[in-house]
Amino acid sequence: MSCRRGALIVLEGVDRAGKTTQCQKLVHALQQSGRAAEMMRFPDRTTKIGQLISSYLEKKSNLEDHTVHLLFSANRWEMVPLMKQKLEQGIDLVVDRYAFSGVAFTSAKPDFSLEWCMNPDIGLPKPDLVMFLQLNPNMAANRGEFGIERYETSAFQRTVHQRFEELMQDSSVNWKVIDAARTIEEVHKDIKLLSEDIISLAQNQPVGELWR
Ligand code: Z5A
Repeated sequence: MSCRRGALIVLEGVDRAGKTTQCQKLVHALQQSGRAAEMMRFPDRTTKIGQLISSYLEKKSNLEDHTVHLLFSANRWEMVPLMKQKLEQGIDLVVDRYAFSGVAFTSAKPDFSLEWCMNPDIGLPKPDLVMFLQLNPNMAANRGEFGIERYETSAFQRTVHQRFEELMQDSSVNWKVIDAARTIEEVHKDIKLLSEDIISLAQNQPVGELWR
């Protein structure tokens, strides 16, 4: 590789944990320190596949559960060439939800195993760091009511949280748990420090393959 690659940094967490807020702050901070950094989010609702997903989440259409899982995965795969290109150009990618949300949400539905849910995402670019924003349901409730989209109920979110806990047992992924119950600035400080460390480490290593 001729130039030092960018790092792939993912933020995961339960509903209203502050993922979007923290992704935006991290990108801004990295840019301020002179790095090329960009934000991505999944689902990416701008593509044709993303529009199908968005309509499903907004309850404007129904999709069979296996089908929508595969669409969420396809929505990531369609971005892989662009992600690889940006990483090779030295751009740090800060990603709001990734395959872990895909697995946690579908496997929270009846009769879906973690293994089946992981399969379509095997081989995606592996994040150098996945930060899980930990927030208990009471604190999340203080940040506003659930929205009207699919999955936004407390019972379902509790099961999603359990699935995330299971995924975090996997030591092949560089998980860090962040206490998201603190102020936005306190959370940001931790996220920035962890990100700066991983950016230095990742730049001389090839991008890995997730779950392979
Ligand atoms: N999904 C799936 O099923 N399969 C997949 O493969 C993928 C996703 C990738 C997408 O939702 C839905 O798709 C999601 C998972 C599923 N379903 N659910 N539920 P989305 O990505 O479009 O939206 P979201 O992820 O649901 O957003 P969110 O979780 O609700 O929010 P957040 O990004 O974690 O939080 P935020 O927007 O940054 O902050 C929420 C509020 O809290 C806001 O008013 C902030 O100002 C406030 N906030 C943030 N941090 C703090 C602190 N530290 N203190 C106080 N207040 C704070």
